[in-house]
Amino acid sequence: MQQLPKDFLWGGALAAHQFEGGWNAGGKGPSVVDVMTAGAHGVPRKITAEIEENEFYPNHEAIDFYHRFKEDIVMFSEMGLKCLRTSIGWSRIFPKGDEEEPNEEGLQFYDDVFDELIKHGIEPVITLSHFEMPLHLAREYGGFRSRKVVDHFVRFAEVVFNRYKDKVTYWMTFNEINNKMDVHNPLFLWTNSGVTVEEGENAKEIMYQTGHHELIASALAVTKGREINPEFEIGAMVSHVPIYPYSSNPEDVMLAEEYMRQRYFFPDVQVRGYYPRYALKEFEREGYDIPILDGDEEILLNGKVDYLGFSYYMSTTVKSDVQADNKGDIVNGGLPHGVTNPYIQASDWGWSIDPTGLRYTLNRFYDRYQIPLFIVENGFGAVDTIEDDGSIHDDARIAYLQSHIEALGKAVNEDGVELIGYTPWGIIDIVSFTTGEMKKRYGMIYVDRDNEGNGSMERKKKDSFHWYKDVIASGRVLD
Ligand code: BGP
Repeated sequence: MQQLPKDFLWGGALAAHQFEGGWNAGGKGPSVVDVMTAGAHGVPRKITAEIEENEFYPNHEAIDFYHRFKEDIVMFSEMGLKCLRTSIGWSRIFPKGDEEEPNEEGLQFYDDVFDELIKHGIEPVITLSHFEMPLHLAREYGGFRSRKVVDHFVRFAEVVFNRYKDKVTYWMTFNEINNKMDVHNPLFLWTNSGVTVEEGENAKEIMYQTGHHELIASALAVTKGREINPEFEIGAMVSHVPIYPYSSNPEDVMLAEEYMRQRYFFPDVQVRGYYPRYALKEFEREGYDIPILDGDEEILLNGKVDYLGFSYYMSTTVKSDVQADNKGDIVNGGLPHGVTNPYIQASDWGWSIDPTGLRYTLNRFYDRYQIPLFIVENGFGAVDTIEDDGSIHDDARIAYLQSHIEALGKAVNEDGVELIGYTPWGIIDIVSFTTGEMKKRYGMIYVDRDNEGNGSMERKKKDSFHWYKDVIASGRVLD
């Protein structure tokens, strides 16, 4: 039986906007996610200009952690979580984003949450921006189109680094900074950067221009954090969906490698501290105008991260003689050459189930960067059924998580990968990001709330709650 190190950070992952609710409580301002309506499987979410009376916004109340955090943290403690990954709602601290002084009520809320977590032996692992830019920065400044928003982000980072420097060690700058590479899904550029592409603009160029400002913001925040507390461990956080060649046809193999550059670009810059040559070649070839200022190269080099956090859900496959219109289709990573992999199954939402892909990813990242890794999202979105006796037998979720834990165990124990921890996504049922649904449940704790916002909000333990509690207690990764 294989074990993981005793100090392995077994945890769970969440994001402020997907579970806190209290969208305008305690002085919080609207964020870019607060104007996103609910969608459904195959039905995109709408981004409204402002908050409209007759629309339903699932993130406004979410699962009301804002008012229930003490009870929820007791349940997290019962599971034996060693850490909890979540984000600080940027617009709870700076309601508009460009104020001089932070909102004390917002700061106090996170003091209370972190104190409660630490009281129960759970270490907070904090994402600075998890798609939660203040709406005012998006509307008035154009989000990360503006270099000024870099300063506003660094100010936000400085305030929370100082406020929580004795409560939080592990930080991440931007959640899934790279998912906007799928430029055909407006959701990603909007939530990552507060940006919408205008008529006649080149979406890829806009993505790289705003991405440069985020990379500078990330590097400046890392440097600032190190000044405030040299003990901080500050990571990058990327979405990783490995891309396989459909066959041993060298055209398929090279195509997969070219697509993988989309996955590697952002972490290459955040981990190595400079732009990779393949990107500079692309900028030159496409004539992209990237707003690199004098001194930016030094900023990037000085602001390299301590570890690489990433989300892993699925893998994708490409075939060189296929031109599919997968634009905006998250399942194929929006890849024009994306095809179904005949060797693996998929979830009800079409996300492939590939635990070996997680071991493959851990090895590729570790070989490329030689720094500690942290799996900060991994999970199985599914419909759950409540039996007559109130039990919830989420066997498919347990099978998914067990197989992925076995894969990470092999990466650590057989391949020698340095892995800080594992925080399965949605440790409690929360609002889905891509669809805004509650129906797409990830949690080991069920929440009585449906897609339309009906329900008691009552929490129920699923079978996976007890299963995961046993995994953490035993540290057992392979049966
Ligand atoms: C990632 C986000 C998370 C989470 C996850 C699951 O992209 O970092 O916020 O939402 O996707 O996706 P979904 O909620 O759409 O099922």
